[in-house]
Amino acid sequence: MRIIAHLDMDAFFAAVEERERPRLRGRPIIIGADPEEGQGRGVVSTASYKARAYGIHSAMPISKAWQLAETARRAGQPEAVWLEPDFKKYSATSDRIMATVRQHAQEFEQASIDEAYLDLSPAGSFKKAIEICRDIKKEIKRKEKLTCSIGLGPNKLIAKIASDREKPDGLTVVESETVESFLSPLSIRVIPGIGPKTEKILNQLRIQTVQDALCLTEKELDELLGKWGIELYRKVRGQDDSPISHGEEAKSIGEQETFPKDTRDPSVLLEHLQTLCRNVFRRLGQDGFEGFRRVVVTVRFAGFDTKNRSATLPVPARTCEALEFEAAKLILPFFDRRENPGRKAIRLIGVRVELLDRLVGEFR
Ligand code: TTP
Ligand code: MG
Repeated sequence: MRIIAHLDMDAFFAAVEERERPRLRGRPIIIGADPEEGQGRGVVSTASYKARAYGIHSAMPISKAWQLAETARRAGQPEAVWLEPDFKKYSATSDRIMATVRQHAQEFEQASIDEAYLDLSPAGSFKKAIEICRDIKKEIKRKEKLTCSIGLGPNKLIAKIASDREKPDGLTVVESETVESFLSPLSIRVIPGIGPKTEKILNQLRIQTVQDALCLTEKELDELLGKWGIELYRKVRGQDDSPISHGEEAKSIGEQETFPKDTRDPSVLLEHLQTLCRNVFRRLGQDGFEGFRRVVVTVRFAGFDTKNRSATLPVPARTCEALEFEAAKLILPFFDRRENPGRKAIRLIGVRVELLDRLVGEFR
């Protein structure tokens, strides 16, 4: 029997700021781009739970968040606090948390800056695994004064969905026998990989919940969504046998920038791209990595549609010049009709590196 835990920090960036500035405690906090009194053009990185009560969430345009906070303020609710992200601080906190968490299991995978999977199968029973999870939560609270939510399940998929169910400070346990009753009533959106596009396709077939999706056969899902449909057939049944991956490779480091004015000027875009690459490369080193094997460039057009292009290299690259070169190659087709047939202006660009290589002997 497998017992897998998924841990996810609560409102991570906002919680770190709140911890370090006691006068912010309990205030609605929004981490993201400068709202510029409602004229800001960037997005929200995260919002504290108090700010979420105003309807504000990650990836929302900062101008929209500003409107929501203003409406709340006029209705007599507490005024929001706006902070720009301090990635260095979050990444140092994350490193310490991950070092604590990884001590509780032999098999450990860091999945993002604030998430990790642990294989607790050696504990032998869910009862024992629950005790380990309680210990982990206590230790993080004591050492870092932060809360997290943990999901426990028979595989990574269920653990991941479970960790999100009782946030903040939750511990949600789904044993094999209860997988079906746990999943059935949930919206299909909880299945990792189902984004707005797949949701729309399924909604058109009157499929809203996981239960509704069970009526689709493997063949129907294949015809509807291709290879991903076959994966989905298994996922809505709670089936997943993906292993905990050992390396540090699940982590990625990226930055993006929204321009003050939309632009299609290649020299402006290339200059900003170069700055982004330099920042990403600096953070790569700060986080104890020396190389990367995948580069992803994101472009958001004036109309808000967003495209990614990526290149996976045969061997890891280790220089900032290599990152700048790969990123430039990836962005060029957006300057002409190859990737931009409508010749639209560009609102935002981003650069991300993945498949990272640890600096040997540099575990901090
Ligand atoms: P999440 O774990 O998705 O969000 P969260 O920790 O803020 O809140 P929750 O309690 O729901 O887990 O992401 C972790 C951090 O990553 C988040 O604090 C900020 C950053 N982030 C972004 O910068 N942009 C995004 O769109 C998302 C989703 C996260
Ligand atoms: Mg989180």
